[in-house]
Amino acid sequence: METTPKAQAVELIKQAKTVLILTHRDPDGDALGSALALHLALLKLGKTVDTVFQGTIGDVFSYLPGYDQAKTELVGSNDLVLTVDTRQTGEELQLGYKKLPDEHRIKIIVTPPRGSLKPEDVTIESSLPKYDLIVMLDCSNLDRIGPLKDQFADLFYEVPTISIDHHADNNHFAKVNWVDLTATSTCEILVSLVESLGRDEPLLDADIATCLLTGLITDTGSFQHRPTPKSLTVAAQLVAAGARQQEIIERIYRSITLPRMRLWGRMLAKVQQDQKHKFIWSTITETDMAETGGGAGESSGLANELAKSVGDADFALLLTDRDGEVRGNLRSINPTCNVSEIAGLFGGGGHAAASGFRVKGTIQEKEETILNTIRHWRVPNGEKLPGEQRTSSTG
Ligand SMILES: [Mn+2]
Repeated sequence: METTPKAQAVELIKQAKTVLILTHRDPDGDALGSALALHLALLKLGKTVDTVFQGTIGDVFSYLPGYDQAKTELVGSNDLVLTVDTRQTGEELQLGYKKLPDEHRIKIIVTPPRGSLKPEDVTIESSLPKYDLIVMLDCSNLDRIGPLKDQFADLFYEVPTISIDHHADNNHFAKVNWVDLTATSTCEILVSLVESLGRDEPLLDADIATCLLTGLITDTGSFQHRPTPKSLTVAAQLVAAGARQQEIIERIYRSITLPRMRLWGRMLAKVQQDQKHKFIWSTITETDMAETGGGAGESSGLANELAKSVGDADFALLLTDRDGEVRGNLRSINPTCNVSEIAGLFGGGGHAAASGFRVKGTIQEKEETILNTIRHWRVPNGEKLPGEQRTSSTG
């Protein structure tokens, strides 16, 4: 019988002693919740765990159990490693060093038992962080991991990797790929992982359940976007396990910081509607961010607010710019509108109900091009609508 990805993942995790947990950059509630739930579960199993979050994290999530234990960068160990090719010299090397105090230098001398070593026989590198397993959550491809992927590229080749995800565009980049497209969230999949890991001693407690319910709630917009019967059953199970549902709702949906409120106001003041192509859009510029006094995390989730506000539109688009990039956040309003197709026009992706993309440049430079590309896509035959100018360039 062929082993399922789930069985393989469970086996790898059980055997591992030191585990690195990663998720996509700018993690959302599902990414944070699934990573911290697994972090807490693995600690209970006596493993050494590092969880690293990269990019912007909304302050609203600071209530998550384990939040303070997560890191924002991955450090290699202190060692510098010299690798010597001993094929011509034999392996009984002698190591010595000579101090040059006036120059504040130390020379390391490597003497081979026979022949001589040439500079090309020696390579020097920083040592990689030491893990025996990497688990990547809520990521559809390795690029979603962010800068770590390039910073420690070898790590992803040398260490076994598991990907657990629910995105339709997952490209099976890991050694073991547990991808369940029917799951509403990665947290929903993790409930079954935590159960399997806890066969001998149940792991699911109120803290882990609170992390997992957070992902279920945020990825379904508190069960507003097409919840499946399974997701509702799993949510009930988490509440029974002590998940603090009221705290989650309170923190995510009922509290707002002053900078966020100001930013929200700016976004709403700039909402525009394209009646012909049935969508609404707004923008949040770097200047808006700076003037309202919020961090970059304040803009996360505002696309959901935008999608709430209007009936006669198929989808909502929020453009934000920072660090030389325009980020587009798409939310479907009409359930038949698959916004991941729109994100795909710009090399992005995501889900039918919520997706995103990034384009180099600023809103001022790119807004018209982005809008026109979308308008063109909305009229697939290319027939020109009266009084409209269109272009198909994507910038
Ligand atoms: Mn997710």
